Amino acid sequence: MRIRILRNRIAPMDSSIEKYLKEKRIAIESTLNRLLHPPKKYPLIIHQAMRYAVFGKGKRLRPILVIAAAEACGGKASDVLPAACALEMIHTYSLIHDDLPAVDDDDYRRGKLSCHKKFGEAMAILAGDALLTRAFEALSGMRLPKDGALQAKVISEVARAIGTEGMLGGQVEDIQSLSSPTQGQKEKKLAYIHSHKTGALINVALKAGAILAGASRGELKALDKYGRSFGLAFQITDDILDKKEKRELTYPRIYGLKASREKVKRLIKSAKVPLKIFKKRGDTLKKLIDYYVESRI
Ligand code: GRG
Repeated sequence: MRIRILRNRIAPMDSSIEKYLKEKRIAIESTLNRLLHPPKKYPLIIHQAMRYAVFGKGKRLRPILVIAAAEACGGKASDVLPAACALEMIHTYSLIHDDLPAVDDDDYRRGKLSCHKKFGEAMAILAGDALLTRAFEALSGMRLPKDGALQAKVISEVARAIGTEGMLGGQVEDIQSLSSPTQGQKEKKLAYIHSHKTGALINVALKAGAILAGASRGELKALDKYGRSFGLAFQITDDILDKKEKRELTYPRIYGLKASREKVKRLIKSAKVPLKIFKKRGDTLKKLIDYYVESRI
């Protein structure tokens, strides 16, 4: 902790990114507020549980990536806000279910009691399910200035990224991680878990923003490369900082702390290379990896 405070003093964060994030977070919170049912809507308890989980101290990384990718491709934040918020709802659903006693069994999330601790297990399961459903309602209800084919493409990409070939598949392998005895098997499984459990949602956030902004093939490819490095760097950083890590398969456990930090540094560098295609418009994406990863490590 002391080291991180000191580092922050030596290299203060670029204030333009702080301003950008503040502005976007306000827009995200107010769109989430509009897209989620009012807390007094019948049946009250489920709508309150959904709002409780969403409106915690979240970093809002995924919706910010939707917006930044759209802007890098020449789009506008206001056009992609519903998609951005849909991804935050999906992310929140995954956190609620991840915290359940049958999965990670965590009592706290986003600076307060986890959803099942506050509302009970059954209601937390339902709140997760309801957020997932509401996310697809938001994605299909988007009013877009461009054509509906882009919207359909985003919906199918998001569905694929969070299903058994994506985030959910990663979670399955994480739960089964004890059954990989050799170092080689462990490394392979860890790479799968990271790229699916965390990486798939980060990648599809960038992709969704880009598609809605009418991105070219080259731009999509560049964002995919950036997203892969970002997702892995973000997850390794999380593992390094998580002092109460219960999982068997983490980067620091398999490769050690020093090698993990070096890997993060390399990933930050390589994430920025494909952004050249965006010229000046790629600057925010560069600053985002510095903010969400470099400044935390
Ligand atoms: C568990 C039954 C069941 C199904 C759902 C839960 C799930 C599938 C997948 C798990 C995905 C998961 C929890 C990934 C962890 C990724 C991660 C690094 C989460 C923390 O993200 P932050 O730091 O959190 O962005 P905030 O709160 O800031 O949004």
